[in-house]
Amino acid sequence: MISKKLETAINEQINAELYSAYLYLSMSAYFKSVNLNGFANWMRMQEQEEQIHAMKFFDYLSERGGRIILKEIKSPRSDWKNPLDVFENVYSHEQKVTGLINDLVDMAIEENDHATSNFLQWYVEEQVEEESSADEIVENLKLLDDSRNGLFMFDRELGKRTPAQTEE
Ligand code: OFO
Repeated sequence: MISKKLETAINEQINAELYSAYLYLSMSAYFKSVNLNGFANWMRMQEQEEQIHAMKFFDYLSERGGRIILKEIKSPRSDWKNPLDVFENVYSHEQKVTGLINDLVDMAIEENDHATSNFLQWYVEEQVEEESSADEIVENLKLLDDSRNGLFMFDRELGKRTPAQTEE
């Protein structure tokens, strides 16, 4: 059985992952509104990944005998200046999420909960990927430097992103 402290913290993390999903869905809506449908697709795929992250925590907490309590998901930002502004927001958001995951790992170690600490390693690795893909897009957007043609090509590229496979 999982400790009360970790139960509460994982419930908060479920909320944080669902908020990430909501934020990326809002970014997808923004891209739709400026006719960048490839960017909008990328964000929809990202939103689905966040749902997977939330559900992995959900299933784990249930498996460990914890009680899942769903809290209110706060309303995300809905407007940005341009694609670069959006992806800088993604990058800083993911850095924040990495901090939350690291805090959870620290707590699992303090609580001497090896199973949870082991379970969290998947997220530790996932966050490396999340930060690196956001950072790569930020850097690519900087290189485009207001080129309409470049943005059009990049939009087509991001439109190719397909749903992630659910990892066990
Ligand atoms: Fe769940 O990794 Fe992004 O937020």
